[in-house]
Amino acid sequence: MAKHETKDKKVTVVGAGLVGTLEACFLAKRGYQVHLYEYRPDIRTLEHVPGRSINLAMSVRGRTGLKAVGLEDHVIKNHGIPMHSRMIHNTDGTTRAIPYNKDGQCIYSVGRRFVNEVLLNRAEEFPNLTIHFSHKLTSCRLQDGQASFLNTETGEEVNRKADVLIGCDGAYSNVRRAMMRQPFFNYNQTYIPHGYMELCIPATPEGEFVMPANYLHIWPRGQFMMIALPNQDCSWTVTLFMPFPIFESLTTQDQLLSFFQTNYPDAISLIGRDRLVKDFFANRALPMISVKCSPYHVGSTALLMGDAAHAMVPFYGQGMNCGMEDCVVLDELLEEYSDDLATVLPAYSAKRSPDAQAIVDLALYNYIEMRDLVNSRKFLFRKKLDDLLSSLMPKYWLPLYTMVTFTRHPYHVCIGRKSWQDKVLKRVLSMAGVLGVGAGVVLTKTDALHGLSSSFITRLSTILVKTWSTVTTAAATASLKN
Ligand code: FAD
Ligand code: EGU
Repeated sequence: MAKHETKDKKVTVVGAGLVGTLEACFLAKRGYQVHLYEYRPDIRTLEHVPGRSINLAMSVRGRTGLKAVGLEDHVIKNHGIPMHSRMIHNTDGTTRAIPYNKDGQCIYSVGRRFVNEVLLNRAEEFPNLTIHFSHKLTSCRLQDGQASFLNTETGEEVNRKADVLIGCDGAYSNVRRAMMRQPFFNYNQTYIPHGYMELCIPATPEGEFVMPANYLHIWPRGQFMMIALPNQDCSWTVTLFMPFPIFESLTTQDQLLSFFQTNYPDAISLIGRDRLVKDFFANRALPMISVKCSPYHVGSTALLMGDAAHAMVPFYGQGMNCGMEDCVVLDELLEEYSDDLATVLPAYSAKRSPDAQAIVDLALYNYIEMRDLVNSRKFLFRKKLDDLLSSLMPKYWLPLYTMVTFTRHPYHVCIGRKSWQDKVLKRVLSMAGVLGVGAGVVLTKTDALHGLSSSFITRLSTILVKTWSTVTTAAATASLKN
């Protein structure tokens, strides 16, 4: 295919968040004339940035995106805090570490604002990329790449026409709203009953971490859950997840403290009693939305990426990672089809939507699963079972979070393997059950009749174990074939 000239092709990117800014860099690198529009003022000039979570877990998919624009080392090596294990906090104050990976792979806690600023600095280095802050998209015509913005500082209306308009304007996307008027555009959104609130565990007066730093700390409590990620300044950002009615039921200082005393006793002194009360009542719980839609494109002139295309609940730590991987996938297709947008945009929708839908589903599924994990024993059991099967059949069984977090296997492949694994697990468990009952019957009967020696019982159990593993392998092979 003939190479399409990019240097006189114009692109408008809406939203200079984590995904829009990265995508603008990718396109500028390919030679497009890029205009990036952002509703907020330049966050680099602000003291405090309002809005969502302060830090995020970054893994291989996000890193691949940063690497392509030369930022991986800066973000990960200089500013990322490695988390090689989870640390589970029980109600009785005991803790337990559960590593992510035997090969020492880890995830990184990065500051949202820091990553966004690093990306904006990189974006400004391209002569063919212009950033317009304080510009709010007010309307657009997707068929011809036309967009109107309100300059919130001057009150002026600004119009821009481009060859392609890319909506990276987040979970409540305006570009997506315009797409909803297109025939054959499918859309689905779900609010979960839980909200989240961010609290802070400060550093010690000496400026040190009050908990072991290289962990993702988790307080699993069924309906309630808390998670803490480390910050560069040795503080922790704690995120409390619980149903909105419970947030609303905590209206006084006493109610709040007794709730924490029951569920998170160790967190009271970590956060500090006064700070907990002050921050909890100064903040409000925020909602979490899950969005699926398709296709992501209109002709050769409009495209959705990042949360605008696939907002997900945060229970897999993949929203940003997936959005940054979007940029990598689009770049690969631009390369493959020589920047022919009329081919690339439909190809991108076809390739990316099954994967984005898979991770949106996995995140929701994990939200349900996390709700029944009450303590480290349960959490550990799930992980141990996964790890055991993975060591029994390393070729076929990779724990799901390992596939999602530490590989770039397409998400739909991860979910496919997960349902295969669930099927195998079901069969194996029911066969183990049948065998177990059989063994029990044999043992009690013969024992009652003859009073067997313990060496016989040992031999019998060896045989049972061998049978069990043969059946396991047979079940696995059989399922693999269908
Ligand atoms: P956004 O970051 O929302 O950026 C959109 C941008 O568009 C914003 O700057 C906004 O101002 C701008 N904009 C919106 N409307 C307009 C308009 N009309 N005109 C102009 N500009 C506009 N992901 C992870 O990978 N790891 C995690 O650990 C993780 N933890 C999370 C924890 C919580 C509590 C939440 C809520 C999310 C978490 N995520 C995590 C998900 C992650 O935050 C998002 O997936 C990511 O921010 C998406 O980036 P984006 O650029 O698509 O959207
Ligand atoms: C939630 C909120 C532990 C940051 C999912 C694990 C998350 C993050 C897990 C938030 C959990 C949950 C995984 C990672 C990560 C775990 C993961 C969740 C980062 C299955 C800033 N989740 N998160 N799973 O395995 O794969 O440790 O707000 F509690 S990182 Cl909910 Cl790997």
